[in-house]
Amino acid sequence: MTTLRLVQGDITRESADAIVNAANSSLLGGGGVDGAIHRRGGPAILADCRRLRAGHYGKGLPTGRAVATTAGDLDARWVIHTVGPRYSHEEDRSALLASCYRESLRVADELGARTVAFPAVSAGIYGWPMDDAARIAVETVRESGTAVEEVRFVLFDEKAYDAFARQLD
Ligand code: AR6
Repeated sequence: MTTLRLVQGDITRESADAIVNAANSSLLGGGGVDGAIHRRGGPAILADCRRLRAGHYGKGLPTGRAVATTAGDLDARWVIHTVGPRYSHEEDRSALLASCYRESLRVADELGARTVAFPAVSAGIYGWPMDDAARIAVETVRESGTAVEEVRFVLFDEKAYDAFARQLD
C-alpha cells in the first residue's frame, strides 16, 4: 500500500529517495521547479542530462515520459525528470499528464525508490488548472500499482496544497 502525503513548501528542501522534476523535453533546465532543482542540486544533474541528450534522448524526452539522473547535492538519490503537457483549451491532454505520474513511478520502481516527492507537474508555467492537475495526480498515483511506499506531493503554495487536500479527502 502506498501512502500519499501532502507537504507545503520547496521540493528542493525535501529528503526522499527520488525527487521528481517538472522538466521540458530539452532536459537542459528552465524556470519554475526545474530551475530550482538545477540551482540547488548543482551541475552534476545537468551533466547527467547532457549525457542523456548525447545518448538515448538525442531528440529530447517526449512529453509524458520520465528518466532518472543523479540528484547531485539534493537530499535524494535520484531526480526523475518528467515532461508535462502544456494545458490546451482545444485538446484534452490529460492522458499525457497522467502518464507523467505513471512513468515517473515506473522509473522509481525500477530504481527501487521507496519514497518519491512530486511537484504539481504542468500546473505552473504549462498552465494546467490546479484542481484538475491535483485530481489527475492523485487518481493516477492511486491506480498505479507502484511499490513505492510513500508518495509525497510537495506543493509550493497554499492554493496548490488546498487543491491536493480536497482530492485526498
Ligand atoms: N518546489 C515545489 N513546487 C514548486 C517549486 C519548488 N521549488 N517551484 C515551483 N513550484 P512549473 P510546469 C510549483 O512551472 O508547469 C520550466 O521552465 C509551481 O508553483 O515549475 O510543469 C520547465 O523547464 C507549480 O505549482 O512546471 C518547463 O519548461 C508547479 O511547481 C516548464 O517550466 C509546476 O510549475 C514546465 O512547466
